[in-house]
Amino acid sequence: MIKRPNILLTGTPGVGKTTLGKELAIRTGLTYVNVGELAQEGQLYDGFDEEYQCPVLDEDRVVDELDEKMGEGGMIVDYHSCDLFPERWFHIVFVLRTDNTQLYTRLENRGYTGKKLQDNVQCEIFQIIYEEAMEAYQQEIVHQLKNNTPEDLEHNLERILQWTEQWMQDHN
Ligand code: DAT
Repeated sequence: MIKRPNILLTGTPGVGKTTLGKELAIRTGLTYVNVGELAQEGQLYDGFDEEYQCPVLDEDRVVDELDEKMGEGGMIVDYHSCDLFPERWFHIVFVLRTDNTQLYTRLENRGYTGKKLQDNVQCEIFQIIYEEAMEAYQQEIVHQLKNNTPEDLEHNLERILQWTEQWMQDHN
C-alpha cells in the first residue's frame, strides 16, 4: 500500500477551506472530507446552541466516524475548529487566513448578518483558530496560509501539492 498523508485545513468560516480542499483533492487524488457536512449527513449532533441557533457537534461521534479512514491516510479534512481531532491524525496543519475586509464581504455574501458576522470576523482578527492549532498540534507542523485572492489560492495549492509529493517520496 502506498502511504499518503493526512492534511488538516482549518481557519475561521469564509477563509476558503472548502474551495482549497476540493481543488487540492482533484490535484492530489487525496480524499476531501468536509466535517460540517459529514456531521449534517450523519446527524452527529449533541444538543442545540440557542445563542448561535445551530446544532452542537457530537465530537466523539465525529472522531469515531472518521478514525478508520484517517488511519489509512490520504485524507484532507476541512473544519473551522481543530482541537477536537486526535493529534495523531495529521501530518500537517494549514490555518488559512484572510484579511478582515475581504472576510467581511465573503461572509456577508454568504448571508451572515449581525452577531454571527461580527463574531466570525473577530475570530479571525484575534487569530483564535491559529492559536487553537498551535496548542493542539506540534508547532512545527502548523502553517498559516494567506488566502485573500485567487493568486493566493493558486500559490497555496502549489505549495501543498509540492509538500504532498515530497511527503510521499519520503515515506514510500
Ligand atoms: P470556508 O470553507 O473556509 O468557509 P469557502 O471555501 O466556502 O470558505 O470560501 C468562502 C468564499 O470565499 C467563497 O465564495 C469562495 C471565496 N474564496 C475562497 N478562496 C478565495 C480566494 N483565495 N480568493 C478569493 N475568494 C476566495
